[in-house]
Amino acid sequence: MESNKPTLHYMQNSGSQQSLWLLEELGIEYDLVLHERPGRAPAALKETHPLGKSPQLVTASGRTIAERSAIALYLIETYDKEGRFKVPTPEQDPDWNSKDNDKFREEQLFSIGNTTLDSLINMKTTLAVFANHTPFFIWPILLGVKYTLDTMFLNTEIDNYFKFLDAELEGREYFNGTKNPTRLDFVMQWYVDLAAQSARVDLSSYPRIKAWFDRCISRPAWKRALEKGNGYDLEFWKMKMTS
Ligand SMILES: N[C@@H](CCC(=O)N[C@@H](CS)C(=O)NCC(=O)O)C(=O)O
Repeated sequence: MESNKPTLHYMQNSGSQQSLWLLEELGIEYDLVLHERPGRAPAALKETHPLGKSPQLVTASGRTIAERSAIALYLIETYDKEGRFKVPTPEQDPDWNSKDNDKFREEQLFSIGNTTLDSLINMKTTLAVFANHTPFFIWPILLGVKYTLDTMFLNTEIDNYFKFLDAELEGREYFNGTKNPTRLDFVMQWYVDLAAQSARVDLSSYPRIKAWFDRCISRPAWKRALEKGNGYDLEFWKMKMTS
């Protein structure tokens, strides 16, 4: 049945939080369906989208969009009539557009989040989850593999990218140098939070990222989203991987 509101399928302890945060920033009416997360995503999420992941947004016309980045694009293009969460066009703000802020820089940063950080952090987290869910006699072997991969590759790569992102925030409150967060921040905030909570990256080593992160989570819309969701704890190794 068609509704005149979008519906967010929000799964506990997941990147649905960033989509809910954006809905709250936009201040629009929406419906929220909360799913618990025992381990993997519940089967109900396969009924609304073949990938069966969260978040998912069912638009007012009944189309289901998956992937946080695409959901943010849809929501901002559809509902941000005043352009509060958009980057300014050269006509709107020639100054912004002359200060190394452009779509190529933005695309580079999106790509760092959605491809590079996503795989590096997920690799680190998956190893930790496996190490905690294997029989005790295999455990030391997996821990050894995890230690070697962490120290020889993952930690240095994550540090490399985090230092780059930290430098990109020089003189900018948000990644695109705007006064409000843009889609890039709604996307990147997930990777930074995942790195901090799940991969135990110490944000205090990256002061500009830490300040940006604190700026994001001190926004009233972020706090409201936390209250409306059904939990946001990214320490995945505590979860039971049942299916
Ligand atoms: N790249 C996707 C990731 C979707 C995804 O993997 N979501 C996770 C939660 S953050 C999920 O549904 N995991 C449960 C599972 O894979 O069973 C996005 O940006 O939305």
